[in-house]
Parts: sequence; C-alpha cells; structure tokens
Amino acid sequence: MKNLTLLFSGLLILTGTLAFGQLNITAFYPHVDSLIQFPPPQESLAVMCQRKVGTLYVTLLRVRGQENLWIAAVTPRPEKNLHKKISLTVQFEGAHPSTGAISTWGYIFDRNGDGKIDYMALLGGAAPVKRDDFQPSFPYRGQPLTRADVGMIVGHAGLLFNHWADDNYDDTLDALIQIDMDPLRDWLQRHLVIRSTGSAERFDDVWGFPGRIDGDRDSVDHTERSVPYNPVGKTQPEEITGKSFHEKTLVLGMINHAFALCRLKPTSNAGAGERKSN
Ligand SMILES: [Ca+2]
Ligand SMILES: [Ca+2]
Repeated sequence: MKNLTLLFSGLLILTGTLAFGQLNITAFYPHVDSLIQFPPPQESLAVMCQRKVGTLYVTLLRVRGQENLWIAAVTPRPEKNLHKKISLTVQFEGAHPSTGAISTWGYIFDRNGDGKIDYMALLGGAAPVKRDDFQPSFPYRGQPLTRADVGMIVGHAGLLFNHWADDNYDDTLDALIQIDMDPLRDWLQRHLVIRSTGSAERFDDVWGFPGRIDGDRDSVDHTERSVPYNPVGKTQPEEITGKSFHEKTLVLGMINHAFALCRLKPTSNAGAGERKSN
C-alpha cells in the first residue's frame, strides 16, 4: 500500500498512505511534474477549509477521488468558490498564456507522512515551454509574430511551477526547482535545481536542466549565496538567496498552520475512504 502508483496514460494516481520520505526533491519532481502536465478534472476540486493565518487567508482544497492530493491557495482576502477561480490548466487572453483569476496556489504534499506539508509546487506563471522543435530563429520579445509563431506559443503553452522542498523534514525549506526563462523571449528555457544539502543558506548543489530532470544538465553561474535566474513575466533577471527560502518557508508554515486550525491532516489512513471534513 505504501507506494506511489504511477502512470495510467501519464496520469498520476496517489493511493493509500504515502511514504514519500525517501524521495528527495529531484526524485519526487517527476511525479509532481506528471501531475501538472495531466491535472485532475477541474470539477473534482473541493474547498475543504479556509482560515485567516496572520494577515492572509489560506484555503485548503482537495481533489475528490484522490485522498491525498491537496492544493493550497493564499489570498489577501477571503475568497468564495476558489475551486472555480483557480485553473489547473493554462488559460489564454487572446494568444497570451495566462493563469486564471487566482494565481497564488500550488499543489502541496506530505512526503514522509508525518502530517505536515514538506513539498510545494507553487504556480509561477504561464508561458510556452521550449521543446526539441523550438527554432532559434523564433522572434525575440517585442518583435512581430507570424501566425505560425502564435501557433507555436499556443501549442507549447502551459502552467509553470516552482517546486520547494524541505528534504530533511525540519520545517525549513532547503531545496528548490526554479523556473528559468529565456532572457530574450517569454519562453521557459530550463529549470534550475538549487539545494542546500549541508549548512543552511549555502547553495552547494546548483545545476540546470533544459528538458527532463534526468536528462542533460546545464552549468549555472552562481555563488554559494546567490543564484541568478530569469523570472516568468519579467524582463530583468532576479536572484534566489537565503531570503527567498525564508519567505517561502513562511508560506509553508502558514499552510501547515491552516491544516492545524482546520483540524485536517494532509495524509489519511490507507483504505479509510472518504474522510470526515469539518
Ligand atoms: Ca511531512
Ligand atoms: Ca529543511
């Protein structure tokens, strides 16, 4: 029972009590990426609970039929019908990929089954993703697009997520898989793996991957305390630092606090069926 059952036409199916504890960020990422590519039906989303945590509102949503699959949204105001306002698939404004009405949400996981979230795939934006068919002649940002170029954008567009993990389960994030855009075009170029495996806030494992995480690797210009990247939706590079990890650790804490306030647990007993909700 304690396993991750994968792959029914590429769909991720989560069953029973999860025992993901042995899976660090690079091992767990492909499963979450598969879920992102083949999300559950929008109508299976159900809001379980919403609580004010500090100055923000945390909403916990579950996917009906998948006991252990949770989504959290953090919003400045209490939101009704969040299951309709977040979109699990890419939307379009004209030919521009977009995230939908509420974009501050993510898939959340308790890999080691201790009742606390330790992995968050947080929505970063929407954009086309470079694949093998990407041509280097594709226009730069601001240049005119042909109808075929627009077709390429629409055909390759998807939701993009940054994956944050607490790989040693001490409630502090220590690993990240970050979106890194083409600096000259609004296309996803690659992801960056940024990990502190030893002392806190020193990035001692940093590399990039343009395709699959187990495929070719890129080197990444960085220091022990700062990793530059090209964010989605912006034209200037930014950097990942210890502060970035602190800020997202606060989000992780808020989500776990919301579970406690809601008297819910992200994990459930194997075979327990539909859990009581409050
Ligand atoms: Ca956990
Ligand atoms: Ca940690």
